[in-house]
Amino acid sequence: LSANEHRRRASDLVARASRGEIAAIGQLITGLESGSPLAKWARRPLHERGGNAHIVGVTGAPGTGKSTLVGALAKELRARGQKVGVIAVDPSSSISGGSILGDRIRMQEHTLDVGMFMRSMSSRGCLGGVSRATVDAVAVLDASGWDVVVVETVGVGQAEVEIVQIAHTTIVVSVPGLGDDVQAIKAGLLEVADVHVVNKVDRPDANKTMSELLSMLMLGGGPVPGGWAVPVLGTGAHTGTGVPELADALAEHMAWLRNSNQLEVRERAAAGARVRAIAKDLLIGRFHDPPMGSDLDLAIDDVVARRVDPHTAALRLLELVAVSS
Ligand SMILES: Nc1nc2c(ncn2[C@@H]2O[C@H](COP(=O)(O)OP(=O)(O)OP(=O)(O)O)[C@@H](O)[C@H]2O)c(=O)[nH]1
Ligand SMILES: [Mg+2]
Repeated sequence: LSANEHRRRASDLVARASRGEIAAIGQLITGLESGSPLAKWARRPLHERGGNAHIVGVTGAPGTGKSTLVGALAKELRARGQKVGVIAVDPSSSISGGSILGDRIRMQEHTLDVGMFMRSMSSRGCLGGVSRATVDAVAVLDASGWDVVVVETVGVGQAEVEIVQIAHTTIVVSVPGLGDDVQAIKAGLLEVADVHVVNKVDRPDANKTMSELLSMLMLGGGPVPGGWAVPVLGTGAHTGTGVPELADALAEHMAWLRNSNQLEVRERAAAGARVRAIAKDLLIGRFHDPPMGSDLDLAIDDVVARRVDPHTAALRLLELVAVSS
């Protein structure tokens, strides 16, 4: 197909997606994941149409009830008339086989609702962790008129922090007892939270965990005047306890972002993170497995023969990339 045909078909697909055609949305997400040419041409129209969804990240230790909470939150937001997209990021390890199946089963509850889209994605094999395919999927939903896009990730490492970079609002989920609050801090999750949720409030010690979290936030100095006061909410995700309050907190956080300059600050940070991640992927891709006689191959010859030091060789290589792209 010619470039023009690709472009036309891509914009058709994006238009169909924005009319709410689930099949078109699924095709775009899959296409971007696999790097199909059609999807590649869709990036621009997708980006042009985006920027309206409230992107919410939900993270926390394994088994804290994130998926259950996201399901309950989605139901609440649907009841408030909002279209809700959910992307669950499955960590690549084999232990998650069970939980992803659970997620699939839970997702079926919502499949008859045209205002709900749910999909789980693997984070396996992506350069830079979760990010690219997930971020692309968020962009597809954002461009096609979803009001809220929720991304669930297991908060265990760097990859999840990348998701936080594109979220407007990040929810960190802990559970009572078990020192989970301490785990959250270990994983660097205390400070990324815009909203803290202590789920499973039906368990003992829920209040204790909530007040511990609150005092830890206060240790950090608490909110500055006009700043966002991070709430600590209790939920019982499997019964829906506290979920309307969580939905309220999300709306309040978005209102605060809009009324301060923070929305712009976050959008700039998100754009910066995306451009940097893509540039890094492209660079790494280009330097991986250099063919014989390529610039990198010749640079390696020079370094091995001690004609050029590695640092100088790397700088020269970057200059060549800039010229040739
Ligand atoms: N007692 C109690 N159990 C809950 C609550 N919410 C979820 N659970 C249970 O906790 C378990 C884990 O729930 P999930 O929603 O799969 O947790 P998750 O954080 O998504 O798990 P991963 O995606 O594997 O990290 C399930 O057995 C849920 O039924 C709650 O409010 N109270
Ligand atoms: Mg889950």
